[in-house]
Amino acid sequence: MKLYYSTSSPFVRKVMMVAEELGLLDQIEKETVQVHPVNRLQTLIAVNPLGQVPTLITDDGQVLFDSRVICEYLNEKANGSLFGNQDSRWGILSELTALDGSLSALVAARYEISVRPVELQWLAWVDAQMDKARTTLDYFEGKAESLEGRADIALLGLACLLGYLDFRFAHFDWRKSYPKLDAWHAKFSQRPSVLNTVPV
Ligand SMILES: N[C@@H](CCC(=O)N[C@@H](CS)C(=O)NCC(=O)O)C(=O)O
Repeated sequence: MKLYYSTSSPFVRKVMMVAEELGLLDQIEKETVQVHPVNRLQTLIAVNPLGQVPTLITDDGQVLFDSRVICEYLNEKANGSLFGNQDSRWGILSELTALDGSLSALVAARYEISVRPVELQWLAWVDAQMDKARTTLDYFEGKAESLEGRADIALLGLACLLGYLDFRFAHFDWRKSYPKLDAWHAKFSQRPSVLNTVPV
């Protein structure tokens, strides 16, 4: 399988975590690309009209996007249980939607700050994007006890969200406001799939 890859993308990180959790890493060939929201990458658009990473080409030539679809494909391929069972699946998927939505908001905020010309930047809009991450973390802090003992796709997504905050928004200092998530993260981030994918 070929994965269009970028080291700084939290969505790519989630796919790499899933591949490692499922023992599929050695089946994935990484094609590193530089995506840009304005100078869009034509070679990637040729296979994925959104021109985004992650994009996966399967061994039988299917093109899969976005990260959630890729993760679910890998999970099925490896007969994994990262998406839960009949009872837990819908809750896990809803949690994942909140986490992916927060990550999209943070990536958009990052583009606003780092790509948009300074005179056009809208800081109230950036704050509103950051607030999506904040209200999502409030939600998970409120159910932190129920995270113990789980290792499904939502929790890999949560590790990606917290890792992306550390990577791009260190000043947000999430540990100060979310002590329960801090304690959870300290343990969960010992997993090789988390340790081996820390963005640099
Ligand atoms: N919903 C997508 C989001 C992917 C995404 O936003 N990727 C960013 C990098 S982190 C990207 O490719 N940006 C370039 C662009 O949007 O044009 C997913 O879950 O895979």
